[in-house]
Amino acid sequence: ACAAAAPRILAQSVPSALTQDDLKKLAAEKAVEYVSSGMVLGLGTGSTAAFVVAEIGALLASGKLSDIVGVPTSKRTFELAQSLGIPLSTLDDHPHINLAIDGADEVDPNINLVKGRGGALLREKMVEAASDKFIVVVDETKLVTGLGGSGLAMPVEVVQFCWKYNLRRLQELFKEEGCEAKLRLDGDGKPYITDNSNYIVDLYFKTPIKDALGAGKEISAFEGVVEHGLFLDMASTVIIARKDGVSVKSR
Ligand code: ABF
Repeated sequence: ACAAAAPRILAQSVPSALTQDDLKKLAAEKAVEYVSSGMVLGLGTGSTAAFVVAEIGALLASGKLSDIVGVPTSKRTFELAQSLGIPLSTLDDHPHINLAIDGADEVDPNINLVKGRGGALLREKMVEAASDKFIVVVDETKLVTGLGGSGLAMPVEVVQFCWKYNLRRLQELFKEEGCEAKLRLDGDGKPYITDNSNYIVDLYFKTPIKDALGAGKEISAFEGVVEHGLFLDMASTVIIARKDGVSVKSR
């Protein structure tokens, strides 16, 4: 189900000596070209998505865009968008979103994703699943050949109740992959609490997940798991900023 047709790739060159933030901004600016007046937009979370939100705010302020409604994917994004004067709503009032733009932690060759290292995976998945089109914006450091293979976290949002029980079940589920499960902590060493008052168990795989679709289903089947960070078959387009150019890949 995760397979996709050969992606179309369009490239555009960029100046050299760019920082990672410059690259994120370039990807964001390219993504905002897909936004038009009158759209209901899913507003992503994270440093790359923040450049998207800032650009939308600037276009609204200059009058180049109008009649936009934003549906934020986190409290952070709500606050940023509100500070920029972007009219905001929720899925309750705008259940149909025209376009969502968000960052990602890992992007595989079929535009399947790991998301949620920023902690906003549940709202991101709800908003992006309700969108006609979902564009991912990344710099080249996010590209992987297989999901979970970066050695970094694949997040799972769990209820606080008996979180150790679910952490152990998750670790056991991926025992053969040598997976290590850890409760995410905040800067003070206390459990990180999501916008939805849940905890996050981060899964660290030693090798890429062999069957991401199957893994996602097995994770979701645990009672007390709220959502996981595998975003499969959701994004149609990825905008990648590299030092040698911005490329747009679609399926
Ligand atoms: C969101 O922000 C997430 O799903 C992902 O965890 C993170 C990426 O952040 P950044 O753009 O700062 O790398 O998109």
